[in-house]
Amino acid sequence: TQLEQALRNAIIADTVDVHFQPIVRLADNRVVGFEALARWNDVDLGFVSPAVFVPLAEERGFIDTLSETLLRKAAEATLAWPRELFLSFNLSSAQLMDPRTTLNTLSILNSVGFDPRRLELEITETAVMGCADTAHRIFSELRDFGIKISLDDFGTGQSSLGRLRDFTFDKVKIDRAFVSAITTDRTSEHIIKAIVTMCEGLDLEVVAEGIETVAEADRLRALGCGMGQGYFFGKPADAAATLRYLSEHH
Ligand code: G
Ligand code: G
Ligand code: MN
Ligand code: NA
Repeated sequence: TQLEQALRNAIIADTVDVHFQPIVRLADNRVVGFEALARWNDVDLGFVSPAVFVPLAEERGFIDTLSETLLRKAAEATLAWPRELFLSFNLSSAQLMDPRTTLNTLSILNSVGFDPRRLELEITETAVMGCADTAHRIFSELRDFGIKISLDDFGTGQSSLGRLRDFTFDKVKIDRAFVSAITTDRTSEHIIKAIVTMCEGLDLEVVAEGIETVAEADRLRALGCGMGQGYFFGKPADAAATLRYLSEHH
């Protein structure tokens, strides 16, 4: 298709970019890391969402190439950051079924000079379901090198609690569907409260996604949620804007 060809060309021309969104510690709103998010603004097609082109690359079998380019760019950008922050990077389901993922990831980090202990890989529940055996092995290989695994979009996939029992995660990211309802809907507040308590017991870190208002941030902090992410703290921004952001935020 035209879209597929344009994406292939963009990868070759190295015009798929990576942006960064801050993740803060809610206790003091200090930035502790950034999530890398792919951005593609094509000359002909305009802005294409990663929600469109990531699945396309998966389907057509070149998600590994795309993802390696993005991880390299993201890791290189962190070299200019003024202090040691973690980098959170989204892994697609196809990469969880590919036994080469561990070695590919580590060799990129090594060539850039990025400490694997600063990397977190975000995985959705749906992706883990796809191929449990390979995913299990890849998880433990990655964790042996100090890479952390986050369960992304928590609460919206299927059988969330079973995933937590069967796999070893380091962090849970509460889906923004719960977060955006927290100040208006008691049910969402109770669900978040329960997730936070459960994660304490399981020794998992918690990030609330999609925080857009000070009221949401305050409520999540009061509920004991450790970390937050969302437009309230900062929108995804390119590498240069991220450096400016870091110079303005302690
Ligand atoms: O940034 P935005 O909300 O438009 O992202 C849409 C979706 O694309 C999100 O689910 C996000 O996790 C996913 N996404 C963004 N960048 C990447 C990436 O580099 N790799 C993978 N696998 N998914 C990504
Ligand atoms: O699936 P994942 O959680 O990786 O997707 C992250 C996506 O959420 C990114 O594409 C990012 O642009 C988007 N996002 C981040 N913060 C906010 C927010 O505060 N509000 C909304 N509506 N979207 C957000
Ligand atoms: Mn994510
Ligand atoms: Na998410």
